Amino acid sequence: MNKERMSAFLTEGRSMLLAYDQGLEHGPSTDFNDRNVDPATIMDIAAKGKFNGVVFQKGVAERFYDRRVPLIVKLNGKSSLPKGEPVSRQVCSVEQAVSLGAKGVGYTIYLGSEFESKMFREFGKIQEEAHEKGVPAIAWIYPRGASVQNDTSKEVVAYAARAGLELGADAVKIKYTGDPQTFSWAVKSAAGVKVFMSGGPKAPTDDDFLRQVKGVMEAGGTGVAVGRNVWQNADPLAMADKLRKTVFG
Ligand code: FBP
Repeated sequence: MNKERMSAFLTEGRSMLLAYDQGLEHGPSTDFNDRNVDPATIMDIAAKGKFNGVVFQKGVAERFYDRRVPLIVKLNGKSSLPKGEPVSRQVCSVEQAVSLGAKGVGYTIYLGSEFESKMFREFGKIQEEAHEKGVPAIAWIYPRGASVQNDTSKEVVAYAARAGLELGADAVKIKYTGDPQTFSWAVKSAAGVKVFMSGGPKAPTDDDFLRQVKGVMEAGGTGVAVGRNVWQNADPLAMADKLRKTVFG
């Protein structure tokens, strides 16, 4: 029987997580302004916005994590500079993450990349180590690479969700398909693994973004793990408030 390792990040089975590893993934000049370039600002938004958890890479966690909300440390990462098939390798151990106070660890898998087997293998080991330490292994599963035509189609998103189940993830973070009907197939395919929607670039309006979140919850999703749609908002705490109402309804 699968122990509910995600409980540190759940309120009545639902959750909203604040992601902030974009400084590595996209670079500061792509995503940040003078305010949100400072990780202390994000720590504050996570706490005051009553998020169920915050996601940092280890360097940011070492310097800025202040324990006001549960921590997830991302164990792999890559920059946006290399071209070609995507691969993201481990840069922090489970042990180090836990010693920084992490109550969960995260790992990105580019499903469909010619390097997917390397990431499967690394995640497999991480999952075993995480479970030995009693913390959940959360998989960001992004179908990507030359062989992936449409990364938000019903079939591809469900494949990502199912890969999370098969690989032993406690939760998956996947893209939204665009409507609750198709997203519910991904939730069914995950067969009990918690399903979080990944935010993506900031939507044109708050309502556009919240409509997606509503669809995720209607489809039986657990919640969201988002970054830019919150901390790029002119009023991040007001957005956090709207998000909370939509997730916890
Ligand atoms: P956002 O809500 O800002 O999209 O963050 C979610 C996330 O998964 C981050 O954890 C990660 O840095 C980023 O998206 C990856 O983005 P991309 O899809 O460009 O690789």
